[in-house]
Amino acid sequence: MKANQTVKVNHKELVKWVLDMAKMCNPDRIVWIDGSQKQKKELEREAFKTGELIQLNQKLLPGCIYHRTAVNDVARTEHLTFICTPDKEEAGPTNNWMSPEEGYARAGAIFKNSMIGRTMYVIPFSMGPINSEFSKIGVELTDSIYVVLNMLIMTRAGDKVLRFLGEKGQFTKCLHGKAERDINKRLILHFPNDNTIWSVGSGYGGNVLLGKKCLSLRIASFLGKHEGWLAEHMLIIGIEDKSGKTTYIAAAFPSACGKTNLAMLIPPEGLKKKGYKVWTVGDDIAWMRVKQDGSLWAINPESGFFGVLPGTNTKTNANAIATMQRNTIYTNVLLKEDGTVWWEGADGPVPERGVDWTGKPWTPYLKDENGAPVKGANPNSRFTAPIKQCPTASPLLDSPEGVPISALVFGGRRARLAPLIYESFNWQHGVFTGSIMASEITAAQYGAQGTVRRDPMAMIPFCGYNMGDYFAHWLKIGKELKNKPGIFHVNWFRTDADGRFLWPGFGDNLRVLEWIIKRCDGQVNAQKTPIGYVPLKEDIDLEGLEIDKKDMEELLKVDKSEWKSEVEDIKNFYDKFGTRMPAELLEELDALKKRLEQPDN
Ligand code: SAT
Ligand code: MN
Repeated sequence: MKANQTVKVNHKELVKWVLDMAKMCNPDRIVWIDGSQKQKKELEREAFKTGELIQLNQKLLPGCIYHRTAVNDVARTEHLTFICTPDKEEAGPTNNWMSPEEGYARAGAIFKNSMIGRTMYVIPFSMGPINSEFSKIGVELTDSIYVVLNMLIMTRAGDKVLRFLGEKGQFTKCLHGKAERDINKRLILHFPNDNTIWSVGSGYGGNVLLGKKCLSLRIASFLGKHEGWLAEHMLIIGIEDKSGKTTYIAAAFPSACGKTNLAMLIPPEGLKKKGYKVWTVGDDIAWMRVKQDGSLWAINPESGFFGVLPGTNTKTNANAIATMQRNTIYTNVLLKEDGTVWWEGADGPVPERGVDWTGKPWTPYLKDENGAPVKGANPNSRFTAPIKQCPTASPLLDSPEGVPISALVFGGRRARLAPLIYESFNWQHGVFTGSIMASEITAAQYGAQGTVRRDPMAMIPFCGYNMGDYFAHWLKIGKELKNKPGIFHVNWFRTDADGRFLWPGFGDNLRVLEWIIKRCDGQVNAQKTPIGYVPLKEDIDLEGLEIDKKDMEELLKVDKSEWKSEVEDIKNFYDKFGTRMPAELLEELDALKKRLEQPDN
């Protein structure tokens, strides 16, 4: 086995682990990723040769490349994702569980000799700015150049991380192998007690970019519980007002519910004259801790976006479009004849032909066996691009201090029930509000799209330990906070009886964020309802927006009878956690039930 190494690695545990894993996987070569442009270009060239990657039109999309995953490998496979702890209770009722022995044995059998004829790349990476108290180091071993190139965008990677790690620094051991990319030999395993992740048999982002969901959410949530901080599935946005004051908001939504769009929204006409500026800190993950000043501070541990493409265009998200014009990896979209790309809902005319995400010739007239148009891009097709290329990238992206959070927002995709916006009464009620989140399933997960599932804090697929304990951890963090952020719930997806969206969404969501900021600053009153505070109609600035008065009323309505049946559903969900369910949240459920039974006054 040959190995390159630009810096000497003095970390004995790291070297031993790399060699142990290499012994199992049996690659022909080991290559350490140094983070240089030169090495990146070499890897790209190699992948162009094998067809793993395709170079896009360098005049129109400089530095951009294209990749297709296997047809059965286009989303996270939650049913093949496990938390491996000695005790099943630790993983809790919302996670798949396997014992560590079984996990290592089953995945080990698939890894065995799986890298013969391949190269094992060693990627030292930092989640968060190197040297920040928030940050964590990982090392990912992988036999995929696609993974290496994505990790170079999504994380801070290379020699600088090794240098920081020194001889004894702690790191998460992340092993990925494509193996046969067979769904029957696919496992995504987390060993929180060993600070280890093993992912085998997939090539899809969320399963294989191990710094992302696996480390930054599943392992990090476990570490956060033990170390006293929060790892959350949240975007972070800063909104600067005319006076120059920036308010930071962190918001949790399930995958493919518009986090990326919200994180880089463009103020709508009508609000523009108020002089708001939006700063994007992150679109997917927030690591938050209580600092000495008693406030909640946050960083985005990632340095790139891995965003959904279908529906993204200059109208829905001009900042995302600007971000992905260079140095971007496009996955599972339509490849056009001119070496550019297209997806359903992209700008410009629908191309007359191209090669679709499965590699087949495509025209817009093709129909599948049910007569439905064949899609050029997979519904979960993605772009990977550096955050710094975003026109609204926050100047504080690399700040080791992070940003102070004034409000936390939970949101789901609900056609009914949840109003456009409501505010929790206090922290405990806010944790309750997060814990009862539910959302319709989207293309980012395997599963029946559109069915509602409970997804507390948008963390159902990502909490690395028993969620009952996770709720308790949230309550505990609240006790440590002197300046508690307000906690809100939004729903951009409410529809009328005909399925028409009542709220325009996208940039107009700033109208709702503005109300949140006003509430945090104590500038406006609100109407108390059984579920929380709802805006007075006149306090949401609708200037420049044509919206029916009735629609607005519907959007802010709290339907008691719908909520009463929701309470039953929540109760059933809570029951799953047995004695691990914090009493405070059961009390909140009870109190909600009582409020719903009170007659209107
Ligand atoms: O899981 S991914 O990282 O592929 C995307 C998502 O679900 O947020
Ligand atoms: Mn996500």
